[in-house]
Amino acid sequence: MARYAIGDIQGCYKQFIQLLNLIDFNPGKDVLYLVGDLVNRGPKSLEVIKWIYKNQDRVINVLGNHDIYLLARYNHLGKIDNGDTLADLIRDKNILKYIDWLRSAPLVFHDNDYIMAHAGIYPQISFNELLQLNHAISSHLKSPEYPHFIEQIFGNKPNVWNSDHSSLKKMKFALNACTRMRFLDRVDYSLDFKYKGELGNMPEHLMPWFQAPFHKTINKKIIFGHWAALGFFHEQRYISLDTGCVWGRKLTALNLDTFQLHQVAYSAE
Ligand SMILES: [Mn+2]
Repeated sequence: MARYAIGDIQGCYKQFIQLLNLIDFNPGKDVLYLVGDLVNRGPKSLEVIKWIYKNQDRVINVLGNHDIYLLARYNHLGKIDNGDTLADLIRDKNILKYIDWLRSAPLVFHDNDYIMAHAGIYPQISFNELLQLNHAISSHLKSPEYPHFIEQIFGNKPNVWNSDHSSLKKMKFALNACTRMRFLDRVDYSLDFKYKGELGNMPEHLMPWFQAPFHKTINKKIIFGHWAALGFFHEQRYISLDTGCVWGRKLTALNLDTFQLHQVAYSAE
């Protein structure tokens, strides 16, 4: 058995299949850890979801911002992004099956060695509290009233963490931290949604989330994606996997036991 963590696929079906061939994926034995953003922007979201749905017993996935966008878009909620590439997926006869499967995924997954969340783990929340919020959000997403919940939880505020916030505010913060976070303010560790560029050019008042001091209860290696400008990184505390396939760069898999790196380059259809 091998475990592979794979970065943001975003509808890049061709590269995803090439990557599975490259790692010689064995569906009887191997497990894929998918960091989320399975769909959107790329050309073949429907094919990606079909494959993953069919192989769901071999897949662990957490929700990314584009996956949440699909849930919203399907329910006609929020702003429509004219650049989205979800039309054929939403029209597919099995879309309800795919949506129901997707909304059963958590924001945070953890096992003995790793914690995985799409954008990362907010360093200042105790791991227990984060897991409680993850559980609460998951329960809402699994309930029949989930469209109403999505409507309530969208938005950039609060961007400052406070454990005395109401439960809804804490869920909003956790959703944004797990699916959209990149930089934090150096002083109050609030989430910054404006700057999305490279580390080298970041404004002075910001820092990447993984350089902030971690709560002592966060003590496993963190697997995340979302941040194409960051690219692949593997350090003691974290593994960064979004290598911007959908932007014409690469799709990345890392063997979680040997740490062997596997990548395929984007090429047009
Ligand atoms: Mn993302």
